[in-house]
Amino acid sequence: MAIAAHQLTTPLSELSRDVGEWVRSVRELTQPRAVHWCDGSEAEIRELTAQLLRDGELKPLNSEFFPGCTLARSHPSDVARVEHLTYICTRSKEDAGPNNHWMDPEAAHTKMRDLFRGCMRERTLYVIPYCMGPIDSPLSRCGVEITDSPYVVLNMAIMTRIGQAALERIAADGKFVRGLHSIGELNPERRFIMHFPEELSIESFGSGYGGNALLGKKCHALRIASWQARTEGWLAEHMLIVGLQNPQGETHYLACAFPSACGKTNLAMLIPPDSLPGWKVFTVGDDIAWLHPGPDGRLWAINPEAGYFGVVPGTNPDTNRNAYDMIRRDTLFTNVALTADNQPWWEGLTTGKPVIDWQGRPYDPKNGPAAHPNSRFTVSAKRNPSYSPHAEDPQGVPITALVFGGRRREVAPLVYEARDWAHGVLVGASVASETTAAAVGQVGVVRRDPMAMQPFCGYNFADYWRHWLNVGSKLARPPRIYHVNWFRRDTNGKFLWPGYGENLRVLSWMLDRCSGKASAAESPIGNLPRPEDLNMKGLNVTQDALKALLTVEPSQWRKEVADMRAYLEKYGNRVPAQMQQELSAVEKKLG
Ligand code: GTP
Ligand code: SPV
Ligand code: MN
Repeated sequence: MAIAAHQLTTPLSELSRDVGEWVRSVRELTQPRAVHWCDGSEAEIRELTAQLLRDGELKPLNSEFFPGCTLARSHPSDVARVEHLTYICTRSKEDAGPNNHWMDPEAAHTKMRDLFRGCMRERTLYVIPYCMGPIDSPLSRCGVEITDSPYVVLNMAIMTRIGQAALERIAADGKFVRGLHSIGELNPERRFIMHFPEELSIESFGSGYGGNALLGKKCHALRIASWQARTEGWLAEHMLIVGLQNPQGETHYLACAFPSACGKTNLAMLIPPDSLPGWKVFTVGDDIAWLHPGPDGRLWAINPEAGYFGVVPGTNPDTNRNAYDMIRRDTLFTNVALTADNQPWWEGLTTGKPVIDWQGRPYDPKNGPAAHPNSRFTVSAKRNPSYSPHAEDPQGVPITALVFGGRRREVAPLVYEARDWAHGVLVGASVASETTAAAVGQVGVVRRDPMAMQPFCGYNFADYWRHWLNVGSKLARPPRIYHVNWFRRDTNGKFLWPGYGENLRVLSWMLDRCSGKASAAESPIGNLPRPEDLNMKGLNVTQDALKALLTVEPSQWRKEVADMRAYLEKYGNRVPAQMQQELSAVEKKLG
């Protein structure tokens, strides 16, 4: 058990000289009223929560139905990630690539120093030492976030392993990611999320929301980590990790990359339908996977996070009973609505009705949805009823299959299988998906989102695809690669596939393919199940719908391939020749 800070002979501030010095220099720059080193103890979190409740920054929720739960409301202009204000600052612009906004590191530091100067006057500076991944795993990496937002501290305490143990590991490693964050004035005009992968540092100003502010998550565990992973021979991916135990008792792990708000959390804690008896599902992670080639030639995965920052709308007992139960206690809600008796409420709930909207106004449908579409829950992974007993294994779990997916009303079939790793890299790179409320901007427009990493890859995509090809060539037992689309619609706009728990039917076909038990039909884009290859027992999907779900329309796909070719052109001759060849092969098969 961790020792509380007051019991230590060495104060936290003296455990690592490097951290101590950095904190001193930030203190000088930002001029806080006080400095608080987070020890991560329960008492600390309790006191901080009580303080925010007193100040009105947090609202208590109905303690009979939602014990230990609170509500935070963000500034109405600060409700999602800001991709247009997110930068990768490498010395060479080409290293950041056409997939990133770029700024010269010197210019970025100067700009940020001006914003940070004196920004914490009248505020407390919190030092959050954190570890991404199990504290005893050689695959884990540490960082320190300095922030002036107590809300960020509460979130980081749930999402990562914070406190003394992390700081001790930093002192031993001699290396950590420096993340400096201030909410500033929450002014969108003075908001920037800067990454310096060459310096292992992050500077974030002007937002208190999610991926903009919880720097361990997208900034560290994806943007900085993807850069580190490339130099060290592994992969940092926007993937859930789930274990599926079949009725024979064997467990296989899948890692699946879908863009933001496209179903990772839900798939990671899927509930098998009654008509598929004997299956069990175990969640390892719901958003980020760090994948390492193992000594046995397989790919092994850890989840760097310790909690979930999940999309609230759509969660209900029918879509996902696990998620619904999980967030009924000790959960921090952000930007949900309230019922008359102070319970949280959101769109997709089938009970209760909203009285106060996410901005604290009396609910009026004229103002839009009651809960913000990107309202979120923050909850410890340990509250998940399907939390895997192997989630904390230091070596991770072995991956049988990788799955890419997008949200597409048309074109992409329910599922297809890549012919081999290199084709799979093309399949991943070809992910396109309708934009969602997870990022500021227009919702519902299809955009290219390779490997679901468009907002998160900390370097040039062309180099990233090459790295993917390299990793595969080192694996003696590479996972098979799949693509799914749970979101195909009929001509009336209705989803053709019921999704959620029923997705297990698609996953079980994949596992049967991996063990050589299931058949498939070849198509120009890869191998698809025939209708009879999917276990449809007890499922009410018409043969016509199933046929539509498994259709690859050549004319649509010729357009898709042409679009992909045009997209790759942006990356010039940095694109691996092998990927161009894979694309040409698909093109040729389409005729
Ligand atoms: P991030 O946390 O933003 O990375 O999102 P995520 O990929 O974890 O997405 P999540 O599972 O939270 O789902 C986002 C939205 O899609 C929610 O409103 C879900 O209810 C909905 N959703 C999830 N899975 C399915 C599915 O299989 N079918 C349909 N139709 N909707 C789904
Ligand atoms: C995402 O947008 O993919 C998220 C939420 O997981 S955030 O932490 O805000 O990035
Ligand atoms: Mn995500």
